[in-house]
Amino acid sequence: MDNVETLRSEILDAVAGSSDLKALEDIRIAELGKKGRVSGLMKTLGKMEPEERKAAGQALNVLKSEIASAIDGRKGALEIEALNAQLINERIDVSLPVRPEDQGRIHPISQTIDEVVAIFGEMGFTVAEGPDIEEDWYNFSALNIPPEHPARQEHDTFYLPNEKEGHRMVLRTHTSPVQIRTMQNQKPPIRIIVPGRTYRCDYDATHSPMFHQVEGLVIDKKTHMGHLKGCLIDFCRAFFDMDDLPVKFRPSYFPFTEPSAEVDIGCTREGGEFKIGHGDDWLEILGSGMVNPQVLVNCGIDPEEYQGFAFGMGIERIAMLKYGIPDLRTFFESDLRWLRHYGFQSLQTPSMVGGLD
Ligand code: 2NM
Repeated sequence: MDNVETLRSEILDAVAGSSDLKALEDIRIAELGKKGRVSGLMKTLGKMEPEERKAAGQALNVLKSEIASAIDGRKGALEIEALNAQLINERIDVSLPVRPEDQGRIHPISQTIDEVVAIFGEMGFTVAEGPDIEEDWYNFSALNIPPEHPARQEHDTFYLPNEKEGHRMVLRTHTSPVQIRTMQNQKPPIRIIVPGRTYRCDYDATHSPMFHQVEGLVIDKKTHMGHLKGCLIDFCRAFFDMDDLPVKFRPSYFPFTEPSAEVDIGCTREGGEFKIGHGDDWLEILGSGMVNPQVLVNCGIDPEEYQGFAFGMGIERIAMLKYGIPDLRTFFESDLRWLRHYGFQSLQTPSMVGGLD
């Protein structure tokens, strides 16, 4: 029993120096447990003389409770330390960018419209839009296509079953009605580009009943055929990304333009496949012309004061040519494997995706 003092300072040092809860528990078992050292000393009391036993018993009880309370104190301190460490590690770093996620693809139609809009945007055009369901007058009559004109049949028009306020309604067969509405409502100069859905009752390998067009319109005091040519040559070369792309204007006919011209680009044909840019073959990609003075009159614009040019193209067609998509129908099948293959990744960088978690 002489060494109680030594034992006590040894144990209290060990408790104070324990670095975690597990080490502390090991000390408790080793010292106070049933087979522990203090319990071992307790067992020696039985062999002592009564006087000695009393003193030793008291000393051991004091030692026991001192150790127990030292362990309790140390335990509390270690628990607070562990909690603080956890709080530091679990702190949310709100400035940490979220992991980049594969968020889907941009459809080639949207991508192509964006590209066309960007090119004309740089030339000073703005985007105009209008309804898919149109009055017969905006879709045909105003464009110099009278009721019995063969173009109305050629366009394979979808007519709506009911008239609206005495007007026959159609699904627009081109986006030109938007140009008509703009000319009615806006004083020239006008420089607009009109992307959108259009509809014709036709369905085969090269026709879909719903498809997309981009049309454009320029109206100003001295606009002439030279402007039309320069504008469309620049567009074709920018869109196909070839500075020396051959572009040819071929006389044509549309009721809404006079004169009219179709625009061809140079290509080579290799067994049904086109290679754009070189060779001695031509591929039609645009329709265009100087706006027919009758159309200007129909819209309340004086053709003696203003004139202009207009053009139109099919989005699916130029997308197929630029991106090598062989079948028109696949555009509208919503096949995700197709979209993963032909779709475009958004320009968002990972740090811009999503928000703060
Ligand atoms: C084309 C071809 C040629 C055209 C004409 C007009 C309007 F409204 F100004 F008269 N809009 N779009 C036009 C001219 C469209 O698409 C092949």
